[in-house]
Amino acid sequence: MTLQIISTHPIAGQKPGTSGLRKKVTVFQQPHYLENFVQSIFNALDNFQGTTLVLGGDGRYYNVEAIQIILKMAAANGFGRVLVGLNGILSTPAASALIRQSRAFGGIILSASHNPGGIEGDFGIKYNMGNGGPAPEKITDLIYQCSQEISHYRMIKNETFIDLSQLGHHRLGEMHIEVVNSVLDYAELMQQIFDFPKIQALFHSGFRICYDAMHAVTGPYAKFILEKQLGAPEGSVINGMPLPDFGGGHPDPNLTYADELVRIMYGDNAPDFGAASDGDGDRNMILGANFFVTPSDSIAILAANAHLVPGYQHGLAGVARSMPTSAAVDKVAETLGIPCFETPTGWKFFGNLLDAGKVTLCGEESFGTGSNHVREKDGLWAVLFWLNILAVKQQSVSEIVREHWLKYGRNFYTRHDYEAIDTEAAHRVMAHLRQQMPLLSKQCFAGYCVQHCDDFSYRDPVDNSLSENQGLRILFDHQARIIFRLSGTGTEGATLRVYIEAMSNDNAEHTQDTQHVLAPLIKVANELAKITELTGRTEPSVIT
Ligand code: G16
Repeated sequence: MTLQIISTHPIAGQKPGTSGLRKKVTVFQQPHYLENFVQSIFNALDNFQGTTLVLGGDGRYYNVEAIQIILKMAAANGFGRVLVGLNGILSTPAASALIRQSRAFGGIILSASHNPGGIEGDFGIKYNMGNGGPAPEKITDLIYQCSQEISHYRMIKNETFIDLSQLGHHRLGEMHIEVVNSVLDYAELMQQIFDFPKIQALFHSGFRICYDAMHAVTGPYAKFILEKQLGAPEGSVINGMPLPDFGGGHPDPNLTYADELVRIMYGDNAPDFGAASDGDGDRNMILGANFFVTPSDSIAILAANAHLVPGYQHGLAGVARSMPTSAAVDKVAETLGIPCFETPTGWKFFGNLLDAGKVTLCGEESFGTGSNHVREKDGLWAVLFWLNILAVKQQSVSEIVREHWLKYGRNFYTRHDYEAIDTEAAHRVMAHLRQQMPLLSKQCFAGYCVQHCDDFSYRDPVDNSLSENQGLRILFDHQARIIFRLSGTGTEGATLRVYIEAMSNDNAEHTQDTQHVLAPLIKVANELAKITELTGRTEPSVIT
């Protein structure tokens, strides 16, 4: 087969965000766009000749076309072997597991995660390291730099498509390709962590689950594990067929976009447990009958009950949460006498802590929870963790959460997203806040007095790297906080995220509505940031 060296020019804007490069499908379909970025990934890496690359994606529109291109480029760049998911599909956590199990050099994951798919939707690509985790900033910065200096890319000339619809082996030039089914390997990993017989007994006793795969990547994994292995009745997994456009839905497991599940869980005769996962299977939402568990509470509850799960029965080394995530897990860590790390938003920041054995569980307010079993957050893992706890405790989801609040207090928490606002307006909001911050110290608003304000920066305790400008924090007394940051995963305009938290140790208050309890702080946030005045928006587009 012939090696082609194709001339190209740098394309502006190929800068990875919170989790890889995410753009509209039509942007990726432009001549050289995908190729430039893939070659930039390879140019940023050293010494991978003859090694293994893992390749797969969440099955969204353009997934298979992109895989065929990347295979030809991997062969031309000297990889020895590529493990590709069957039909080009690998959930993000399964890809992470596969990289680790196969001792691959790294992996390329094609996903725009929770963003909508289809021809008009989003596409994304990110590089994961040999530890199975997203590339750290020093590598993503280098990839960006390479993309701005690129002059050519390498590709094998091959007109025939590699058949990804069957398990099997192929050759492309000198490179070996293996089409693998990751569902079985992933299920085996889950079996090593969780008490499957106990969860089977739970389902056998009539416990009912509704798992919404949102027509995204976890459908086959969830059907196999929940229905086939654990004995949940057939039909417990809804929207289980992965579709390139996610059935026209928005595969983001939150109260707004997982509306079918929410209707079921808040309807008559609701199942005992509800859960949903996102486009690439790394996020999770947990619900009980008529009850929503915030992701910040979820990680705290998993940490507090980890000793009930075989994989974590010997204790946790430590926990980590992203800065905007509520401090609920901090209190659990304090009680357990283990460290709790506060990192910037982005799973990549947990990698070093996990690799160094400093933490066992990690969690984020953005519906992400995971552990040291892989180096990505893992939606189905979180669901199994909850099922294992429910099977041992024999209590309902709401009973477990309320008992937790009674012991640790409740961190009332909400996130208000203003999606697709004008980028300049979003930057004006942040600039205005930055200007205000030195004046806020010791001022009181709605009964809360400002203790400290800053633009969050993080010094990685393992490699000492510094990440600055990670979100504006206004910290009040009584453990209340307001945080502002711009999303790094959107593809349209800018998304302003406002995170609001207040702590309550008053048990009588715990059952109150979150938006009601936080209303005074929400008003303060809107006024301080001048959101309506500067963006024209009178209300958020998503509230979680
Ligand atoms: C990614 C990152 C997460 C982050 C989330 C939201 O998740 O991996 O760590 O919390 O984006 O980021 P932002 O607030 O910048 O939009 P995913 O599920 O999209 O890969």
